[in-house]
Amino acid sequence: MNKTIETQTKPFRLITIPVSHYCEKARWALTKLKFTYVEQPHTLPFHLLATGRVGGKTTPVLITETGVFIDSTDILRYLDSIAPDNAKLYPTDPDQHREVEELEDLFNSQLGPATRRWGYFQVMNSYKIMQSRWCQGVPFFERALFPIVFPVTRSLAKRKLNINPESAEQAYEKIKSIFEQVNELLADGRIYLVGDSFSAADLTFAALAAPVVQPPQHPMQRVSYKELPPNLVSEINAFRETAAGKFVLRLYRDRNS
Ligand SMILES: N[C@@H](CCC(=O)N[C@@H](CS)C(=O)NCC(=O)O)C(=O)O
Repeated sequence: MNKTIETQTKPFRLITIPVSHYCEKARWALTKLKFTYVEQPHTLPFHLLATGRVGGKTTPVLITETGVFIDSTDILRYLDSIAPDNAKLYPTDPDQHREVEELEDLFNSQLGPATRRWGYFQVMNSYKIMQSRWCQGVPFFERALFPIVFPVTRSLAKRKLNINPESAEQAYEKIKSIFEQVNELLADGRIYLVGDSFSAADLTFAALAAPVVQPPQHPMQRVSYKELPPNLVSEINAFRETAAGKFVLRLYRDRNS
Protein backbone atom coordinates (compact mmCIF):
# COMPACT_ATOMS: atom_id res chain seq x y z
CA MET A 1 0.00 0.00 0.00
CA ASN A 2 2.98 2.36 0.28
CA LYS A 3 3.99 2.25 -3.35
CA THR A 4 3.06 5.48 -5.05
CA ILE A 5 1.56 5.93 -8.49
CA GLU A 6 4.99 6.88 -9.84
CA THR A 7 6.01 3.23 -9.45
CA GLN A 8 2.99 1.88 -11.41
CA THR A 9 4.39 1.05 -14.83
CA LYS A 10 1.26 -0.47 -16.43
CA PRO A 11 -2.35 0.75 -16.55
CA PHE A 12 -4.56 -0.52 -13.74
CA ARG A 13 -6.89 -3.40 -14.62
CA LEU A 14 -10.54 -3.22 -13.59
CA ILE A 15 -12.51 -6.48 -13.71
CA THR A 16 -16.22 -5.72 -14.10
CA ILE A 17 -19.68 -6.96 -14.80
CA PRO A 18 -20.23 -3.82 -16.91
CA VAL A 19 -23.85 -3.18 -15.94
CA SER A 20 -23.06 -3.39 -12.20
CA HIS A 21 -23.54 -0.11 -10.38
CA TYR A 22 -20.75 -1.02 -7.92
CA CYS A 23 -18.45 -1.38 -10.95
CA GLU A 24 -19.65 2.00 -12.19
CA LYS A 25 -18.63 3.45 -8.82
CA ALA A 26 -15.05 2.23 -9.31
CA ARG A 27 -15.01 3.20 -13.01
CA TRP A 28 -16.20 6.73 -12.22
CA ALA A 29 -13.50 7.14 -9.53
CA LEU A 30 -10.78 6.02 -11.96
CA THR A 31 -12.10 8.44 -14.61
CA LYS A 32 -12.54 11.32 -12.17
CA LEU A 33 -9.02 10.93 -10.78
CA LYS A 34 -7.67 10.51 -14.31
CA PHE A 35 -5.94 7.17 -13.76
CA THR A 36 -5.13 5.10 -16.81
CA TYR A 37 -6.92 1.76 -16.67
CA VAL A 38 -8.11 -1.09 -18.81
CA GLU A 39 -11.57 -2.50 -18.15
CA GLN A 40 -11.95 -6.28 -18.38
CA PRO A 41 -15.70 -6.86 -18.70
CA HIS A 42 -17.36 -10.21 -18.03
CA THR A 43 -20.86 -11.57 -17.76
CA LEU A 44 -22.08 -13.87 -14.99
CA PRO A 45 -20.88 -16.51 -14.14
CA PHE A 46 -17.68 -16.02 -16.18
CA HIS A 47 -16.62 -13.10 -13.96
CA LEU A 48 -15.79 -15.75 -11.33
CA LEU A 49 -12.92 -17.07 -13.46
CA ALA A 50 -11.40 -13.59 -13.65
CA THR A 51 -12.02 -12.54 -10.03
CA GLY A 52 -11.14 -15.98 -8.63
CA ARG A 53 -7.73 -15.88 -10.31
CA VAL A 54 -6.75 -12.88 -8.16
CA GLY A 55 -8.43 -14.00 -4.94
CA GLY A 56 -11.73 -12.15 -5.37
CA LYS A 57 -15.32 -13.11 -6.04
CA THR A 58 -17.59 -10.15 -6.72
CA THR A 59 -16.86 -7.28 -9.08
CA PRO A 60 -15.38 -4.68 -9.23
CA VAL A 61 -11.80 -5.87 -8.70
CA LEU A 62 -8.93 -3.45 -9.24
CA ILE A 63 -5.52 -4.92 -10.02
CA THR A 64 -2.52 -2.69 -9.44
CA GLU A 65 1.18 -3.31 -8.97
CA THR A 66 0.62 -2.42 -5.32
CA GLY A 67 -2.07 -5.01 -4.74
CA VAL A 68 -5.52 -6.28 -5.60
CA PHE A 69 -8.61 -4.49 -4.29
CA ILE A 70 -11.80 -6.55 -4.22
CA ASP A 71 -14.40 -4.08 -2.95
CA SER A 72 -15.58 -0.79 -4.45
CA THR A 73 -15.00 1.19 -1.24
CA ASP A 74 -11.48 -0.21 -0.83
CA ILE A 75 -10.85 0.75 -4.48
CA LEU A 76 -11.95 4.35 -3.84
CA ARG A 77 -9.86 4.58 -0.66
CA TYR A 78 -6.79 3.26 -2.48
CA LEU A 79 -7.23 5.59 -5.46
CA ASP A 80 -7.77 8.51 -3.11
CA SER A 81 -4.55 7.67 -1.24
CA ILE A 82 -2.54 8.06 -4.43
CA ALA A 83 -4.53 10.96 -5.93
CA PRO A 84 -3.03 14.46 -5.95
CA ASP A 85 -3.96 16.69 -2.98
CA ASN A 86 -6.23 18.86 -5.14
CA ALA A 87 -8.32 15.92 -6.37
CA LYS A 88 -9.31 14.00 -3.26
CA LEU A 89 -12.60 12.10 -2.98
CA TYR A 90 -12.46 12.14 0.84
CA PRO A 91 -12.18 15.55 2.55
CA THR A 92 -9.20 16.28 4.76
CA ASP A 93 -11.41 17.91 7.41
CA PRO A 94 -12.03 15.07 9.93
CA ASP A 95 -15.77 15.85 10.47
CA GLN A 96 -16.48 16.04 6.75
CA HIS A 97 -14.37 12.94 6.18
CA ARG A 98 -16.50 11.02 8.68
CA GLU A 99 -19.73 12.31 7.10
CA VAL A 100 -18.59 11.19 3.65
CA GLU A 101 -17.70 7.73 4.97
CA GLU A 102 -21.04 7.40 6.76
CA LEU A 103 -23.01 8.37 3.65
CA GLU A 104 -20.92 6.10 1.45
CA ASP A 105 -21.59 3.24 3.85
CA LEU A 106 -25.35 3.96 3.87
CA PHE A 107 -25.53 4.06 0.07
CA ASN A 108 -23.33 0.99 -0.32
CA SER A 109 -25.12 -1.17 2.21
CA GLN A 110 -28.72 -0.05 1.60
CA LEU A 111 -29.23 1.89 -1.62
CA GLY A 112 -27.08 -0.37 -3.85
CA PRO A 113 -28.82 -3.64 -2.92
CA ALA A 114 -32.26 -1.93 -3.13
CA THR A 115 -31.84 -0.38 -6.59
CA ARG A 116 -30.38 -3.65 -7.87
CA ARG A 117 -33.20 -5.76 -6.40
CA TRP A 118 -35.98 -3.46 -7.56
CA GLY A 119 -34.43 -2.91 -10.99
CA TYR A 120 -33.87 -6.61 -11.66
CA PHE A 121 -37.37 -7.45 -10.48
CA GLN A 122 -38.73 -5.23 -13.25
CA VAL A 123 -36.70 -6.66 -16.12
CA MET A 124 -35.30 -10.06 -15.15
CA ASN A 125 -38.00 -12.00 -16.99
CA SER A 126 -37.21 -10.27 -20.28
CA TYR A 127 -34.53 -12.30 -22.07
CA LYS A 128 -33.94 -9.48 -24.56
CA ILE A 129 -33.35 -6.78 -21.95
CA MET A 130 -31.19 -9.06 -19.80
CA GLN A 131 -29.07 -10.10 -22.77
CA SER A 132 -28.44 -6.49 -23.71
CA ARG A 133 -27.64 -5.54 -20.09
CA TRP A 134 -25.46 -8.52 -19.20
CA CYS A 135 -23.58 -8.96 -22.48
CA GLN A 136 -22.51 -5.41 -23.20
CA GLY A 137 -18.82 -5.37 -24.09
CA VAL A 138 -18.07 -8.90 -22.82
CA PRO A 139 -15.80 -11.37 -24.68
CA PHE A 140 -17.31 -13.09 -27.72
CA PHE A 141 -17.40 -16.58 -26.25
CA GLU A 142 -19.24 -15.39 -23.12
CA ARG A 143 -21.84 -13.70 -25.34
CA ALA A 144 -22.11 -16.83 -27.45
CA LEU A 145 -22.71 -19.01 -24.37
CA PHE A 146 -25.22 -16.59 -22.86
CA PRO A 147 -28.38 -18.34 -24.19
CA ILE A 148 -27.20 -21.60 -22.61
CA VAL A 149 -26.12 -20.28 -19.22
CA PHE A 150 -28.72 -17.55 -18.74
CA PRO A 151 -31.65 -19.64 -17.42
CA VAL A 152 -29.46 -21.12 -14.66
CA THR A 153 -27.66 -17.85 -13.91
CA ARG A 154 -30.96 -16.01 -13.68
CA SER A 155 -32.47 -18.42 -11.18
CA LEU A 156 -29.27 -18.41 -9.10
CA ALA A 157 -29.20 -14.60 -9.16
CA LYS A 158 -32.89 -14.43 -8.20
CA ARG A 159 -32.23 -16.67 -5.23
CA LYS A 160 -28.95 -15.03 -4.18
CA LEU A 161 -30.31 -11.49 -4.46
CA ASN A 162 -33.69 -12.47 -2.99
CA ILE A 163 -35.73 -11.12 -5.89
CA ASN A 164 -39.47 -11.58 -5.50
CA PRO A 165 -42.55 -9.31 -5.44
CA GLU A 166 -42.42 -8.70 -1.67
CA SER A 167 -38.68 -7.98 -1.52
CA ALA A 168 -38.98 -5.72 -4.58
CA GLU A 169 -41.71 -3.71 -2.84
CA GLN A 170 -39.52 -3.37 0.27
CA ALA A 171 -36.59 -2.33 -1.93
CA TYR A 172 -38.75 0.32 -3.57
CA GLU A 173 -39.68 1.75 -0.15
CA LYS A 174 -36.00 1.72 0.87
CA ILE A 175 -35.00 3.63 -2.28
CA LYS A 176 -37.70 6.22 -1.63
CA SER A 177 -36.60 6.67 1.98
CA ILE A 178 -32.93 7.15 1.01
CA PHE A 179 -33.94 9.58 -1.75
CA GLU A 180 -35.95 11.42 0.93
CA GLN A 181 -32.84 11.65 3.16
CA VAL A 182 -30.86 13.05 0.23
CA ASN A 183 -33.68 15.48 -0.64
CA GLU A 184 -33.46 16.77 2.93
CA LEU A 185 -29.70 17.25 2.72
CA LEU A 186 -30.08 19.12 -0.57
CA ALA A 187 -32.97 21.28 0.72
CA ASP A 188 -30.57 24.00 1.99
CA GLY A 189 -29.35 24.58 -1.58
CA ARG A 190 -25.98 22.84 -1.21
CA ILE A 191 -24.18 21.80 -4.39
CA TYR A 192 -22.64 18.61 -2.96
CA LEU A 193 -23.71 16.30 -0.15
CA VAL A 194 -20.77 17.17 2.13
CA GLY A 195 -18.73 20.39 2.06
CA ASP A 196 -18.29 22.35 -1.11
CA SER A 197 -16.59 19.85 -3.37
CA PHE A 198 -17.42 16.57 -5.10
CA SER A 199 -16.70 13.60 -2.83
CA ALA A 200 -17.03 9.83 -2.57
CA ALA A 201 -20.50 10.42 -1.06
CA ASP A 202 -21.76 12.17 -4.23
CA LEU A 203 -20.12 9.64 -6.51
CA THR A 204 -21.47 6.65 -4.58
CA PHE A 205 -24.99 8.06 -4.39
CA ALA A 206 -25.14 8.85 -8.11
CA ALA A 207 -23.61 5.55 -9.25
CA LEU A 208 -25.84 3.41 -7.03
CA ALA A 209 -28.99 5.44 -7.77
CA ALA A 210 -28.35 5.37 -11.53
CA PRO A 211 -30.44 2.21 -12.17
CA VAL A 212 -33.61 4.05 -11.06
CA VAL A 213 -32.76 7.41 -12.66
CA GLN A 214 -31.15 6.17 -15.89
CA PRO A 215 -28.92 9.20 -16.55
CA PRO A 216 -28.41 9.67 -20.32
CA GLN A 217 -24.63 10.19 -19.84
CA HIS A 218 -24.13 6.84 -18.08
CA PRO A 219 -21.22 5.07 -19.85
CA MET A 220 -23.19 1.83 -20.15
CA GLN A 221 -25.71 1.88 -22.95
CA ARG A 222 -29.30 2.18 -21.71
CA VAL A 223 -32.23 0.08 -22.80
CA SER A 224 -34.51 2.21 -24.95
CA TYR A 225 -37.59 3.46 -23.10
CA LYS A 226 -39.69 1.81 -25.81
CA GLU A 227 -38.51 -1.60 -24.61
CA LEU A 228 -39.17 -1.00 -20.92
CA PRO A 229 -42.51 -1.77 -19.24
CA PRO A 230 -44.57 1.49 -19.11
CA ASN A 231 -44.90 1.35 -15.31
CA LEU A 232 -41.09 1.23 -15.01
CA VAL A 233 -40.74 4.28 -17.27
CA SER A 234 -43.16 6.26 -15.10
CA GLU A 235 -41.31 5.20 -11.92
CA ILE A 236 -38.00 6.33 -13.46
CA ASN A 237 -39.57 9.65 -14.41
CA ALA A 238 -40.91 10.06 -10.87
CA PHE A 239 -37.43 9.42 -9.37
CA ARG A 240 -35.98 11.92 -11.86
CA GLU A 241 -38.41 14.57 -10.64
CA THR A 242 -37.14 14.45 -7.04
CA ALA A 243 -34.34 16.74 -5.83
CA ALA A 244 -32.15 13.64 -5.33
CA GLY A 245 -32.94 12.42 -8.85
CA LYS A 246 -32.12 15.83 -10.36
CA PHE A 247 -28.88 15.77 -8.38
CA VAL A 248 -27.95 12.39 -9.93
CA LEU A 249 -28.74 13.73 -13.42
CA ARG A 250 -26.58 16.81 -12.77
CA LEU A 251 -23.63 14.78 -11.46
CA TYR A 252 -23.82 12.56 -14.54
CA ARG A 253 -23.91 15.60 -16.85
CA ASP A 254 -20.62 16.67 -15.19
CA ARG A 255 -19.24 13.11 -14.90
CA ASN A 256 -16.47 13.45 -17.46
CA SER A 257 -15.48 17.06 -16.84
N1 LIG B 1 -19.54 -4.70 -1.55
C1 LIG B 1 -19.18 -5.01 -2.88
C2 LIG B 1 -20.42 -5.43 -3.65
C3 LIG B 1 -20.13 -5.75 -5.07
C4 LIG B 1 -21.24 -6.58 -5.71
O1 LIG B 1 -22.26 -6.90 -5.09
N2 LIG B 1 -20.99 -6.92 -7.01
C5 LIG B 1 -21.93 -7.72 -7.76
C6 LIG B 1 -22.36 -6.99 -9.03
S1 LIG B 1 -23.48 -5.69 -8.66
C7 LIG B 1 -21.26 -9.00 -8.23
O2 LIG B 1 -20.12 -9.00 -8.62
N3 LIG B 1 -22.03 -10.12 -8.22
C8 LIG B 1 -21.58 -11.36 -8.72
C9 LIG B 1 -21.38 -12.40 -7.65
O3 LIG B 1 -21.84 -12.19 -6.51
O4 LIG B 1 -20.76 -13.44 -7.95
C10 LIG B 1 -18.51 -3.78 -3.49
O5 LIG B 1 -18.88 -2.65 -3.12
O6 LIG B 1 -17.59 -3.95 -4.28
